Amino acid sequence: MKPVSLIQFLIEERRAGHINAELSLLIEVVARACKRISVATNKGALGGVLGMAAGEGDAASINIQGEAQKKLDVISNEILLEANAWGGHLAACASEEMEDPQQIPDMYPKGNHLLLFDPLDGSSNIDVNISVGTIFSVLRCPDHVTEPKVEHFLQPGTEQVAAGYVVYGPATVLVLTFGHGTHEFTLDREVGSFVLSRRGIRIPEETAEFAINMSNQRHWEAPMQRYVGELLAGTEGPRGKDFNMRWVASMVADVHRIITRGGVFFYPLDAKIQAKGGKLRLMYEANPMAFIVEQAGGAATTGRARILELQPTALHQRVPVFLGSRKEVETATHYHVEADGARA
Ligand code: AFP
Repeated sequence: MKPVSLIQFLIEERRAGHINAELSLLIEVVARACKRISVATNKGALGGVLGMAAGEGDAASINIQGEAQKKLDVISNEILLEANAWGGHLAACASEEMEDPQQIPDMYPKGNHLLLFDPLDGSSNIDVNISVGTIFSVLRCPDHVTEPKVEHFLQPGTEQVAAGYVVYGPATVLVLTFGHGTHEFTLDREVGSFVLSRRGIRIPEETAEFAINMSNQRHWEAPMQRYVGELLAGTEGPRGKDFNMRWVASMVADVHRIITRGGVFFYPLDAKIQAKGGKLRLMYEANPMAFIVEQAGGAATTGRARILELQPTALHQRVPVFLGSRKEVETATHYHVEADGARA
């Protein structure tokens, strides 16, 4: 069979009435920007881009989440902003790296979409040469809004018209959904284009593999302790089978493994992060990943509610995340809902 390029796929999606010309252009632009980020990450130490953005611990190198920013975070953010400024497909964009939404410069035409992204997720893995990624979410700009503000971005995940991620690993891979299935494209480095490598991905309903940062165990809530305790008990426990564990600490890489061979991913609430509401960000991490996973037949909850139905309250809001193989997400969520019910 002849390989299908991303461009060809986008044309087919337009013909099928799944997307319009503006959204097709937006995805092309984001994919092109991610190719540049891929080149920058692939250069490693030779690119002179490793290490902190400014002096380590310097106020200038701390992003708005209070985390240290690596040079490649800054570079990736700039690549995405610059690529998306002039095409006329966006009303505004928002990024993990910027407190407020970025407006489209007056000299360029504006479009009808809002783009949110985490330009380089898992960035603490860069210096040790482990996979990192870009995550993005696309919303419609409300009608008649010419200067979108934070409130215009605060739409539930069910309103997303597209979501995707790019994992910069041994291969650079783009995973994309428009709400009509989840599809994977692999970057052909020689040709310089993304080529369809899996259409209509399905995550197996059941799994024997889970991903969680076990070092937080003592801080978890009781239902999480119960659920993971049962997995760890293996064949001797109530689940009657052994479970394997993986944790890359790059959400994109962990989700990509689940999209590929099944599994379940948890970043639950714990006593250390309770006040923040969770670790991962709703608008540009949890929502796009939940859309991708649901479109592949999986499930995504906060442990208590479906992620895509949450009404966001802040651009950089954090939430607990349970996602992947449907049966495991349902079991872990059931334990939390049941415990809440018993407490009420
Ligand atoms: P960084 O981008 O700061 O490296 O954070 C990555 C991340 O948001 C997500 O990609 C990982 O799943 C998670 O954090 C890892 O968190 P822990 O370091 O607490 O395990």
